[in-house]
Amino acid sequence: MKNRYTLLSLGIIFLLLSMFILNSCAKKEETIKIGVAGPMTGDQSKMGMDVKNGAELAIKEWNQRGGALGKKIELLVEDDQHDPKQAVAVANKLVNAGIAGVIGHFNSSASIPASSVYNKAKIPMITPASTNPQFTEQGFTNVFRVCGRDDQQGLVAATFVANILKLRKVAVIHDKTTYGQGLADEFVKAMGNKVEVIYYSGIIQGDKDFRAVLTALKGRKPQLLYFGGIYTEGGLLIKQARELGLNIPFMSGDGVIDAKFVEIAGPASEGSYLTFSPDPAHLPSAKDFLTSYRSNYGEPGPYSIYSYDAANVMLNAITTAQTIEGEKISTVIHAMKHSGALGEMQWDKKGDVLKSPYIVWTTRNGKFEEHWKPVEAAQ
Ligand code: ABU
Repeated sequence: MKNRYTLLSLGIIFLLLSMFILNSCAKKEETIKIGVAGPMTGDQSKMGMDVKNGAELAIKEWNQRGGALGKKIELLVEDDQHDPKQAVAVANKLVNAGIAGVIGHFNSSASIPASSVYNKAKIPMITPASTNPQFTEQGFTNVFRVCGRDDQQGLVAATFVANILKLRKVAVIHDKTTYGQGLADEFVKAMGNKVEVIYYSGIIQGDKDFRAVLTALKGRKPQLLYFGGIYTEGGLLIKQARELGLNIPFMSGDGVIDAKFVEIAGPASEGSYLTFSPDPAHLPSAKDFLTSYRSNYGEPGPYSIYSYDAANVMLNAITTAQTIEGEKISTVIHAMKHSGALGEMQWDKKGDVLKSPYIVWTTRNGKFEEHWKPVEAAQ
């Protein structure tokens, strides 16, 4: 009799323990995990944090409305240090953590290698900022971007130099990265034989002294200096160019259009030409985002709004698909028409947005302002 009671008690304890373990496991799955990855520390952390903040704000708003599929949404933030190997490590970590999708990475040199990891795991990936064409040219059905491509912004820069500034001899410097060199090459390609590239050279990311390369190019008497790279090196380049008496226009792309560029270059940043999308301050659809972002984080960076829209695209797709199954989410994104802070967005088979209007900005009194719009962007 006593043995029977002991057995019964043991059985009840086992049952309760099993229920406790099952309940804990179920609790672990109670959130939908979304990854965000970019350079969260180091010299490009300003842009990494902009991207983190944009995704975080979108998720906060979704959670305030009750989450998605009846679950709260959890943001997993990873730092890839804009390093291709670290990007792959971070992608594996996010996949193993069970993310439903990833917002990122920021750098093309991180997004492209990381995309193979997410592709193998069939996890949808939306980069807010990686503009190198190769990202969406790999034949992957799980990769998307909400920004444009460097063949598009390179063409706008080349048109501006050749047809608006009417210059005929330029110098081109790039930072040897997938993005920086890729953009510089798209700019050169788009100029064709209308403009002569009389100096072309790569610098090393992280270097601080570019006087040797600037002295060499000054001797060739170019009419403009084009730079493919990020604000860190871009700011130093133009500052040192002016110190050396190289007083020609400076032009670059979306990797430079950040308050950090002005901070690094100081007055030397004045009159720079930078390609990027039009000012979201003119978009009625961006009004709520701008108010909310400013009250949570301060002034948005160029890619904060892109990251916010990317996170909303992902969560809308999860809600439409009614699942966190990656392939189904990607299928929904390919077919969806998203109304976001940046306006209407749709994607082609490759995962590129159907519309990505680039314009030329300039720096005036330490601020960026719209300067020139090609006809198609002005419509
Ligand atoms: N598009 C600007 C910087 C990010 C990238 O590497 O593409």
